[in-house]
Amino acid sequence: SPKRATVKQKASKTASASSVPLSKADLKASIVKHLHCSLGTDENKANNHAWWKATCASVQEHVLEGLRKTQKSHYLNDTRAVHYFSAEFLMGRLMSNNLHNLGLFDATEKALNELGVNLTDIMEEEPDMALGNGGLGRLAACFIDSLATLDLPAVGYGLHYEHGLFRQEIKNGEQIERPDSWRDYGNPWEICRPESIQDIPLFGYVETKYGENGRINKEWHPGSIVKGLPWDIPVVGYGGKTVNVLRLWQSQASDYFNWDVFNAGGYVDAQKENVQAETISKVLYPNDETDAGKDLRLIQQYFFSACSLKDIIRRYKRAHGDDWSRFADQVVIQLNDTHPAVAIPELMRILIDRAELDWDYAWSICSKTFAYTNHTLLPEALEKWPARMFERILPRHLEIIYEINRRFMDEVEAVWPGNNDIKRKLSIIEEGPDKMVRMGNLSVIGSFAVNGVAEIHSELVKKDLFPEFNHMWPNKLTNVTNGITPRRWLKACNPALSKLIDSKIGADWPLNLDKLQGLTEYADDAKFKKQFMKIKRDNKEQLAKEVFALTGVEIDPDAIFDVQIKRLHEYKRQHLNLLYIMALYRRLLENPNYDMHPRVFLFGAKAAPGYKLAKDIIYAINKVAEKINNDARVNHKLKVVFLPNYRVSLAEKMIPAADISEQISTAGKEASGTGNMKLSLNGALTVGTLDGANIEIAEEVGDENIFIFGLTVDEVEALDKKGYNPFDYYDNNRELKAVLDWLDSDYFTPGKPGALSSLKRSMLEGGDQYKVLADFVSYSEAQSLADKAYKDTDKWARMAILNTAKMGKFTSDRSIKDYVERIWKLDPCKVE
Ligand code: 4GP
Repeated sequence: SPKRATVKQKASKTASASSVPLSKADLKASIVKHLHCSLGTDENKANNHAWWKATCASVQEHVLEGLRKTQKSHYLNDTRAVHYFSAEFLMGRLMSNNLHNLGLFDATEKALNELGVNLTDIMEEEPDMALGNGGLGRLAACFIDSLATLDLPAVGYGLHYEHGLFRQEIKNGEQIERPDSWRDYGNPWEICRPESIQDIPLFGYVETKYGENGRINKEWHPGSIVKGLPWDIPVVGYGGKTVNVLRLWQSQASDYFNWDVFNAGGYVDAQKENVQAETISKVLYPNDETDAGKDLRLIQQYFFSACSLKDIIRRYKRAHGDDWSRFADQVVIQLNDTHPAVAIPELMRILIDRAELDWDYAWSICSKTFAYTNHTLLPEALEKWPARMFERILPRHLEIIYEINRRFMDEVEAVWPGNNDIKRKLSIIEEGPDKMVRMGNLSVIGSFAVNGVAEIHSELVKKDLFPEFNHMWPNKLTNVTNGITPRRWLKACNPALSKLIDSKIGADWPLNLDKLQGLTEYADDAKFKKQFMKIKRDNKEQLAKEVFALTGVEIDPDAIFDVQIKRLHEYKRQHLNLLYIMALYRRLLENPNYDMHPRVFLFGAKAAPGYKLAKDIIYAINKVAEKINNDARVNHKLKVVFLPNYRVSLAEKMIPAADISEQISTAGKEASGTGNMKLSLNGALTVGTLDGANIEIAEEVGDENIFIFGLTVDEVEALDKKGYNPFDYYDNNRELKAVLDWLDSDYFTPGKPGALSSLKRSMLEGGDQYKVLADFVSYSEAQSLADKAYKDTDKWARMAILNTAKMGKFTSDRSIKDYVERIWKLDPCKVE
């Protein structure tokens, strides 16, 4: 409309009149200004923390300017937007990322230098935002980076946990969990938005009312209301144009609710209400923690989903009033795993009970709004809630779920008349003495698209997890292979390599990662190889210093750095790696001249606090490490390091220094993996199984540039069918038997025989669910090949370069483009 046009013109006028500084001199002045005026200190007194905060404040000026322009632009263009609902966002640190994305890194570094301050040092002051466990949380962080970079209208929605993932300490080899306090001294990037608080109802009962027109109305009388206070973290796209937002909800006690109790003389009770309400966003749940605090976890999920939906609807109504017909055109909601699946009945509740739409119309909107990403096939990760608990916390939602299910069962009946087995399997409700609500089935039924995260994983989702759903809706299930942002995972974390790449193929590869292909022509260029490997060597030296500072263990940068970094889980098989290390140790003891290039095995991993065997594996790694590192007979050839408190910022130091990337999950178990992509991008060679995205990595780099081993998905299946017996391998392999028996002795735990026996038991009497023993020989052979290849330095350099060169596919920009094309159907909106 003409009215709109005028606003638009005005907008572009204000947009160009930006007053934020850009030059080194301006940055310098701005940082000093913030040191004085925001922090109340000066150049002589300021410590690194103060310099960090002043620099953040100065950068934040640009960020907020971008945010304002972006929001205006999205509003004026009334854009369709994606809303990424995720219980986890594993953001890490923001300063370096924001500086790079704004193109201010070098200028800021120089400005600080002139002030006598080192940028790298002050960046160490920033605590990681560890609001996630691992893969799916870090994926969400990469995705919002790409969304902003591609100028796509998007909002990330999640929880503002007071404590993120626990801080891990290692005491006497064991993992100790300490609270993470990422906001103790304030977070300079976030903005509190009290103007957008939401009220969220919980508990209570449902009243049925008969309306005039024969309509039955349901009224939920909540037993409690909590407030959702939003905190916005700006998400700066590369190039600094689009700045989207990550909105995280903090729970608070609702004022009026507490006043009633307070006025009635119940001061202590009123405080209790406060504490209960604030507990909701208190801590991130470690995954694999099956039983703990189920109530609270469902409440967390509902709390952030409901806050986010209200926020979306408020924004929609501002443009469209009560006309719901365009809702699904404007809004797409991506459910990151089943955690936010309760958003489906919540939207139905709003449409039916509040907006008073009829069921069919409401469902037609709802089922065009949601899409769901599955991140794992492990049955224990597919959430189920006891129906009784659901009813207590969300009574109206359970009714709605029953009705969704009743109607869905009719559809199933139409496809498979009279087949109760299929109905039982597909039902959202699992029947039994304790009825359960299956969030996976709800997510599939309520979404218009469902995707897995790598080709093979998506195939298995179709074939094994949801075959009947795939039969009913053949186009609903699809694949989007994961990706990683090359801005953080190469440009920012490996500056020397990035500069070398710039000098060969130009500096625009962070936006167009396929350009790395251009490096293939240097794979045989002696000078380039030398430069490439020199950078790797420097990065290793850097990491060696870090390792010494963190653990006191000295490692040799000329050794092979063999890296396994990821959550600790039996299916990821850190213990397969450990068995191999023990085998090498044995070989070296038996034959001091055993031919191998010196190798350092580096681990980083957190175990869920309640996952006993995972913690036992950490303990075993540390005990074996202690022994080997102190054994003068072997420690010039073999070292083992477990780096405590693995997190994004530590990954950024380990990945550029890795020679070998361990991706050794049991085939069929790792949905995709993303560490595999990061390591390969930085020139590490993968030793891996044909699992998850390893398969696609192998396709890209070629079989000659990767070390593939082990059973395939089909072979694992066949072995299970035939009947797998780990003793077959134990009894028939002298080395394997010796190594496993070693775990029973007190060799690694003097005076404490049996301290490592649980590992052995899990792989023998326990049935070795993850086929560690079956894959041992093949793994050991692949490792020998890797050793041999490393000794040929020229060949290794070529392979490493080709790994970097062939990673174009795995940019998260490509993943996001796939989502846009296959699922979200979004248009970019340029910000002036
Ligand atoms: C992870 C998967 O285990 C990993 O393979 C995948 O790359 C990642 O999601 C992102 O899709 N799953 C989780 C989880 O993090 O909590 O289930």
